[in-house]
Amino acid sequence: MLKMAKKSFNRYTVTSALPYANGPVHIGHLAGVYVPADIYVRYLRSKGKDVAFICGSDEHGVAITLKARKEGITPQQVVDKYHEQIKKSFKDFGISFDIYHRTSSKTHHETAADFFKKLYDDGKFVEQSSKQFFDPIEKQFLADRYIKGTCPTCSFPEAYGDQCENCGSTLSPGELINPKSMLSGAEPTMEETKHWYFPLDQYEEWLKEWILKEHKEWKPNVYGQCKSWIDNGLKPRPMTRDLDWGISVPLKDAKGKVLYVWFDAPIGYISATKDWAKETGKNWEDYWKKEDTRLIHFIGKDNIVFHCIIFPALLQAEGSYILPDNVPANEFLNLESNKISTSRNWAVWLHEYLEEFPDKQDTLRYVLTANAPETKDNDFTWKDFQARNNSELLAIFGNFINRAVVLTHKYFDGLVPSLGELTPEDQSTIDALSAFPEKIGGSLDQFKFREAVNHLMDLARLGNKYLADTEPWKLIKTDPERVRTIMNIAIQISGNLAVLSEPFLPHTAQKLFKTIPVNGVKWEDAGSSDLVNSGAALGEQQYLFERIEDEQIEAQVEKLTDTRAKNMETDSQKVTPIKEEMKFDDFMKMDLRVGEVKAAEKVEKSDKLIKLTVDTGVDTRIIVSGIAKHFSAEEMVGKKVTVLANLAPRKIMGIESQGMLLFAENPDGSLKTVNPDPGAENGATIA
Ligand code: B3M
Ligand code: ZN
Repeated sequence: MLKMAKKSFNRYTVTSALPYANGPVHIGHLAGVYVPADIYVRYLRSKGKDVAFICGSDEHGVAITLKARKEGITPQQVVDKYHEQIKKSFKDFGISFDIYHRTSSKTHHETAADFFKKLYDDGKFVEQSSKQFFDPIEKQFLADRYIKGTCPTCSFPEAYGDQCENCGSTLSPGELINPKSMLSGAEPTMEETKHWYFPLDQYEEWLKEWILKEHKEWKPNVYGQCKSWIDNGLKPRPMTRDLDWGISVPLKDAKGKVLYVWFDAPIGYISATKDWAKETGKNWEDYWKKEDTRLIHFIGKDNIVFHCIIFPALLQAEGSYILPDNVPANEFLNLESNKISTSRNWAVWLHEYLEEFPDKQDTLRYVLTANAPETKDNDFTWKDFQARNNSELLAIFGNFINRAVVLTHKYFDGLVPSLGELTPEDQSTIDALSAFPEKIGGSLDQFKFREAVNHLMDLARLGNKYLADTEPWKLIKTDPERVRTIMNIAIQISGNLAVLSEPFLPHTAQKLFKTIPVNGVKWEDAGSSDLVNSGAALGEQQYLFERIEDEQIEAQVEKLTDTRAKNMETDSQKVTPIKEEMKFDDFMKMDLRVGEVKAAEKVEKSDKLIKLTVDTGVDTRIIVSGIAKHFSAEEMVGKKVTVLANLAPRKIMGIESQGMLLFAENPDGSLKTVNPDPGAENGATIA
């Protein structure tokens, strides 16, 4: 097979996911998306590349309208508030976007509507009417998130129409038991509504070719997720919604309909580029339509399908755009072993971090990079944060530069001494130094940020070792000439550290540039042992990092302990209230029986369902129950159970479930069987 020549790129468009403007940003966002994207872009800039680094707020969709309802303000007020807050957090952490745009902007509304219209005119959509949930009191269609009900899998009573937050299953509102509108509490009706579907199924073959064959180099987590989506078969997806917040569908017969947020949001990258280009006198089309532009999307793993499958297929359908060349998505970061959760306040918020650790942006950037969730979910712990600051940044990086600068000031009045004759030790240090730009850059080219930052620390280690081995502080009395050479080399290493650390630790690098005159040196010139001219004057010595004390860490851990206690308290208050009064006759409709589990097996492809064979005393039947998180199939066998025997059969994951088993659910969510006393026989009625 002919191998395609590797493309050469003259321009980069680097995007990072547009955060929903419905809350502040936390360490999970930074670690997963924004720090790696920023490192990559700063590296490209240092290599002199032409880059557009694009981001902005995602201001549409149900995420925003729900927040507005919760806070009792308008969606516009929600996005105005959080857009500014998020923008500031990113700036504070040195995330160097070329533009931080908004999807509520005029440019974006026009761009997204035009994009839709073009696809529509080209016949790329399929128009389809279907029955959708409708709130008969509020007289409006209900987004999946606006419907709550009991999860068919785990029986959690507060599951959303698109997902159960208790057991994690993906749902559609039709699967909910006892669905209720969150607007009025009414039981939703089904009404006919028309939408425009993008027939993803028609792009399946093309996607197989483009991703599975041509992009085998994508990260295994990304490639794997794409493969599983494609292998499972793609379905047409509606690109419009019945909602009153968003971009109006630009068609006559579409009153009250808006573009689906996942249709408009990725186009937000294009709109942002347009406004950036206008401000800077560039041509936006160069960054989106030229084959020699490399498009890269930085995202978290929950956004993979949208960036790797849906958006590229839309771009392909439109026809004039380039496609992403890589989508280096990360996995998730946990906090102290628990999933980060906004609603449970289990997070380290960026604005709060900066109040408690002022000027320590780079420490967080470093820790989140060294421990990035690149290949699997990872855990952030405050202990690790402290250890990496104290024993890596401070003890290795800071310590080396400090010694190099302080000794040069002390012995040579801060003027970089010249190089004399080289010993083999000097030479091997210089040789080792020269390999670093390529080592670090090579890792960055492959989006291996942890590896890259480790190489960077190795350069500081090299410097430390060199000073420890040569001991200039001992030689200064006996052989000052030799010390000139040693300090020159130490300063060269420091200068290189300044240049090569800039993408990772931009605030630290700025400080270093004031001390060591290497500002503006490009990546390609680094590695040189002649980076700083002899005779050049060093600036003042500055401390780059500070020790983080145990008390500071304890305070953070305590804060989380408090949060945990509060959450437990609210959980325990979640004792389900007594339901509405009912008639005796209604109760008598239920046929409750003592039964016994004869056999049980886990339902394939489900981590929640167990298929049970139950003897009801009257018959033996199959009942599917969402209890696998609480019981193993084996331990269920032989158990006496309470069976609701006259419940209409329901299909669950393709299996007909004939009835229901009753369980007691504790406030913490754990389940217990409801057992009759010994002596109750199978088939005994319960009333
Ligand atoms: N706002 C989802 C998220 O924050 C979404 C990303 C849009 S990127 C075009 O996870
Ligand atoms: Zn559930």
